[in-house]
Amino acid sequence: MPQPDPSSRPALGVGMVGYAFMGAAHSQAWRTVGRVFDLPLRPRLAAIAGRDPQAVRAAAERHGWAAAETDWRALIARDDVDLVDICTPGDSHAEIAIAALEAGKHVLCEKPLANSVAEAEAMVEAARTAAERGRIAMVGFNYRRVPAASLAREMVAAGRLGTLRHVRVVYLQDWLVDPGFPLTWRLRKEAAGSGALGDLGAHIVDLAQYLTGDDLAGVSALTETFVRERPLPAAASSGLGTTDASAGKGAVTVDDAAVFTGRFAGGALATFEATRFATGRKNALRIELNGSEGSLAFDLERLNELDYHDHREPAPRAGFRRILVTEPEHPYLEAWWPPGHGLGYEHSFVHQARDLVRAVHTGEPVAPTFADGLRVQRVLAAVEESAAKGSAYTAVE
Ligand code: SOE
Repeated sequence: MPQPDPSSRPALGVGMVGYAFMGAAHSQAWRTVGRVFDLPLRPRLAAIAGRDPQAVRAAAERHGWAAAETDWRALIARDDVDLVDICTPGDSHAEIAIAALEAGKHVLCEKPLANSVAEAEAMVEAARTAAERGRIAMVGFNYRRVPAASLAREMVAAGRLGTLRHVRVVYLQDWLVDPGFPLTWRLRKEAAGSGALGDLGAHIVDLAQYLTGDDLAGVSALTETFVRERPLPAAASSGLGTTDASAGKGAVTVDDAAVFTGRFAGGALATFEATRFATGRKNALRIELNGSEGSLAFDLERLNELDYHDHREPAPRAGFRRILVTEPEHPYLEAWWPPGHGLGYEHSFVHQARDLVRAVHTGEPVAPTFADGLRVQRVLAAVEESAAKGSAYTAVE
């Protein structure tokens, strides 16, 4: 196990905008990454920004940030901020990311990249210009860096599945089942862009494209909003758990669930389901790939495991077997615990930070790039268009 000595490395000043659920996850990653991995730069939690002065100061204290700002523009202007980490709702991603890149900062932006294809295109353009000056722009599809998912990618790329025929993906949560759950920003189109589609569907579209190494060519979709009105929240909320419902109700303007089929450019057929109404399922991202030579299956609720079936084995001995992804040879695991001592959700953010810091040092782009985020955005747009046209097959433009 390497023994990093972070103090001997030049600092990389990080500034973060937003400090709710994702902000907490990213803060934890920035605090941890240089202590676990041997990095060329030492992330320094320079400052965070949020609108409420008291709340942002409390968040800085709780999550270990040196300073707090009440305006993201002031955060970007700081000399001690080299990298801007955007953890806000989607409606502000484009504006903040473009301003940060223009100011010469590196950027990490939470998913989905934006709320529309047009915004995502503008972000890709800003990233392209900034790359000429050695600036890095990455989008936070963190599940790529769960070690079992990274291993699955390696196995597909090494040809262990042969020709891919089927991609079967679901992302199931149940936090909206209660009709009394308040109308937080995640349920308003102007803030979130879309509902389960952009929040969960974006993850599974990215993961499916990453694992297969292929792009979706077209989709056929259904979306539904099961609960069309909800109690208005009394105050600003993080979007996941505020239950302080005041008098009055407002309209839910996003989907509660999206179900779609898709065709990959390489010929594989895919099914996707993204919902916040799957009672009993909390964070069940499951993906199965079937190829001519074998299959892989992954479930985020059992994230240290990867199931593999080798179809070249003689039938009497063949069958799915479980790979416990905790060996030091497995992706990212050389720096963690001895075999069998598993990792969790938060480690995917640490791994994301590791690869981003290394990219900042070398100046080489790191995936998922903004262009990858745009590809996902185009699929989301095709899903919405198809659903609006009663499920008509819609090409991903
Ligand atoms: C809420 O549905 C959410 O926090 C998503 O926004 C995250 O991206 C996902 O990782 C977990 O669920």
